Amino acid sequence: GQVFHLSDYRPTDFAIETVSMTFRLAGADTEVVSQMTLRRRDGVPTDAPLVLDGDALQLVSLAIDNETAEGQRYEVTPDRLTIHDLPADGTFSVTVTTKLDPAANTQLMGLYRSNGVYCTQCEAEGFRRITYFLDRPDVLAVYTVRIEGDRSETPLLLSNGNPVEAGALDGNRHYAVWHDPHPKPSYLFALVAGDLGVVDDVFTTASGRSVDLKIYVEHGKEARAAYAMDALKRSMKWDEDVFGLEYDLDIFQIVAVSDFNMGAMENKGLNVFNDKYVLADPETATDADYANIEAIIAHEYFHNWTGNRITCRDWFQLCLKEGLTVYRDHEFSADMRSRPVKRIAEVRLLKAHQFPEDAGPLAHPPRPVTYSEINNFYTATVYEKGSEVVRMIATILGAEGFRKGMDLYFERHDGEAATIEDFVKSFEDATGTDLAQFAIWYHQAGTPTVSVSVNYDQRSDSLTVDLEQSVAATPGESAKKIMHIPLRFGLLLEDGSEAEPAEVSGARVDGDVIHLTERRQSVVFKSLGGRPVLSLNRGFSAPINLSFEQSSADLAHIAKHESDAFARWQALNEFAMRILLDAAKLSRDGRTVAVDPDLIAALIASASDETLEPAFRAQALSLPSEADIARELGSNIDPDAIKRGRDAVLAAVAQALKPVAEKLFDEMATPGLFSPDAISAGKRALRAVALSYLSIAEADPKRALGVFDEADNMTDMASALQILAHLFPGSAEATQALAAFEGRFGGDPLVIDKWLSIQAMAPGADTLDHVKGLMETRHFALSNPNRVRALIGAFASGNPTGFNREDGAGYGFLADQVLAIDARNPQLAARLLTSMRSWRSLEAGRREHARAALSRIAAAEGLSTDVSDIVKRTLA
Ligand code: DPP
Ligand code: ZN
Repeated sequence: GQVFHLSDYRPTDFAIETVSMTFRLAGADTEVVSQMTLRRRDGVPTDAPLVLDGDALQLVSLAIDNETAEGQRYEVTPDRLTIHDLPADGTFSVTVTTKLDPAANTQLMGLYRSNGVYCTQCEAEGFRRITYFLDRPDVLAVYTVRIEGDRSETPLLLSNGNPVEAGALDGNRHYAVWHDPHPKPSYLFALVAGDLGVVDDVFTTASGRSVDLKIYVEHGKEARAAYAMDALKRSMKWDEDVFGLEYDLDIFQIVAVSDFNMGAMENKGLNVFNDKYVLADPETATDADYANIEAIIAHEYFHNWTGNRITCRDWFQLCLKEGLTVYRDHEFSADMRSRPVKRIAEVRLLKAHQFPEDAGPLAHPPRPVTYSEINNFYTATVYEKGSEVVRMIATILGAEGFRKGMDLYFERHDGEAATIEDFVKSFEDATGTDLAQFAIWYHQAGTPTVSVSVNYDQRSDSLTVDLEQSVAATPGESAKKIMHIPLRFGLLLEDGSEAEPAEVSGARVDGDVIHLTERRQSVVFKSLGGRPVLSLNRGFSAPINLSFEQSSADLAHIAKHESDAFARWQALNEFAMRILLDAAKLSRDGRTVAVDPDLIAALIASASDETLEPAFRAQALSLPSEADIARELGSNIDPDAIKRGRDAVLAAVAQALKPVAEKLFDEMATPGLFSPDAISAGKRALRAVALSYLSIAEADPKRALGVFDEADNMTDMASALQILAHLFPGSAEATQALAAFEGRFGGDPLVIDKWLSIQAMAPGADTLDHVKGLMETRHFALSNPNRVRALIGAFASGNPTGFNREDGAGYGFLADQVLAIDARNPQLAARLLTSMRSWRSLEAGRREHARAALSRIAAAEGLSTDVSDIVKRTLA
């Protein structure tokens, strides 16, 4: 396959200034007419041909300046249209007519049908599956779109921008015209046509303009869009308040569809969403669903400025829009909910998804310099690490400096396709800061490790902190550069108060940030008033691995006294991780696991500290997962030993925690009308953790079944069901609850996804056969991405002992599914396959089984570029 390099970038020979499209929607005979006005760019030779991208297209006709093009003037294949002998003056129009069958489009890229609704997905390269075009993000054009369709089948005809005109046509058909005044790249194009219900609202912008808001969902599901609408209005207000950014069209529309490869898509003025991230009510959505909906509605809305008004020059710059927009949605959620609890969730996610990516064969920098399939770069690194990099800019510059840089970025680049360099330069110029070394974060793969040692000298009352940074080699990058790592810190005295050293020397320290900018640096703090405990990387200010042999007593001290709640959780988590790592090793060697009573005491202290919000206490009590432990172990992983060790620790904690858990279980009940607010959600989360410990301590499923039976909301119901299915698999109670759930929600695929996932994640070797059985039920469809992710995805990524069965059957199963799915939806198949990325860290037996499964995929005929790219890199 072809490999693309950042260094090959050059602008197109031609600019496309306007696009006027007509869609004649007619099932398998759908026709698209696209008339582009083009201009040859300065300095381009007059004999330069126009080369347009296509993907599996069928050309019906071609005209240049409205005259049918003669056959010798162009060459056409399904993937390319090359036109010669263009007008010497360099301005002309090209009219391309193509024929499409949207229902046959199983890739869900381009124009396709979901439950009968016509919809589009064009990022990254889907527009070329609709018409021949310069399908790249630096070609910005003004679009006018006319849609014609059957009145009964498609009463709604939507596209980007503002509505211009609508009317009747012969034969029960009608049309609508949309005009988007903002020049945009083709990946932001959208069309939706179908029969959907609508929820209406209005938002008045800071400058007093009124914007119509519309969310379209399946008929009958309108009430389930209320929370999404509320989140949208809060997002619009927040972007005005925090970044001074107002919406810029008369109408903002969101459409929920049930077949969608991604979470959602930020098409200008017409966001298309996976219905999973729109629909919510207490009976069908968990608190986590509500939080995701809020975050994703915000994310796509925020793209209007960071992505749409300023877009990417090329796909190597993807994190210019994604990292920045994730940072913005994280800040939004932190403002809407609890900031420290939100930060804990972000860091858990970063460590669960991005750290393993960065430590494995698929590692790449947030701004890569080469790719062979761009679909495979919508990664945790581009999104989550990209966001962490922006967060570090804010840490280094402070809130005011950060805002100045953002303002300058909008001032300079509004209406343009920009680069990471443009972005960084805006912050440098706005604040007079040199970010050259900092920018290495964008260009270097791998998670840095910072090794720390401290030495307190009582005589001089001074603390010396020695820091050393390193980054392990990643594919294609062996020599690593020295980075600028901003480390927030605190110095906690024995009474819990914070030391204020009279003198600081060594590495640069600004307020509570140490700037590590050399391989090895020291900081000396003097006149502290006693030996302090160093709390380092507060708020996870840098996305690094910290290697710091702090005593358990110091960790417990931080967990008790830090003023930064995130740091308290981090210390507790680190303490627990040590115990869990020991437990994994002991149980691998067949030895008995003992649990440090200090850990149990620290957990009990956090659980019963009523000054801490319930959501935080729930996080504090949630021990690192089996996958977290595997990641920390790093090599020779035996998932069964990890689980045995962790179960032993959980059992000991559960026994000791019983009285506290009992109390929390009673106190954290949320009777009365369900509210999805963060405080109520925190209580439900804490009660669910308490229920889980109690169920372990009591070794009895009855309490969980009681919660399941009495639950009046999906959060309580799903957490009880999970406890039943995972702690008491095969019990009468688990069987009864699973059947009751299926009976009640069997007609609602989004809810049944939870039922599929819970079963797919039930630990142990038997789950594989159960997953295969579920694939045969009416609840599963290989054609629907949500179903595939809920069942096969959850099994492969969320069930360490089931997927990594000792006999390798889990890997063989995944290989079969990846190959079957690849034939219809390569993007989905490739994503599923990334669950194998850490195969080299397994113990030898499993590793060989994994290699065999990967090799079988690699050897298969007719692989998509998506799967072939992932499998090659994974095996390399
Ligand atoms: N651009 C989308 C998003 O992340 C994904 N295709 O918002
Ligand atoms: Zn995005």
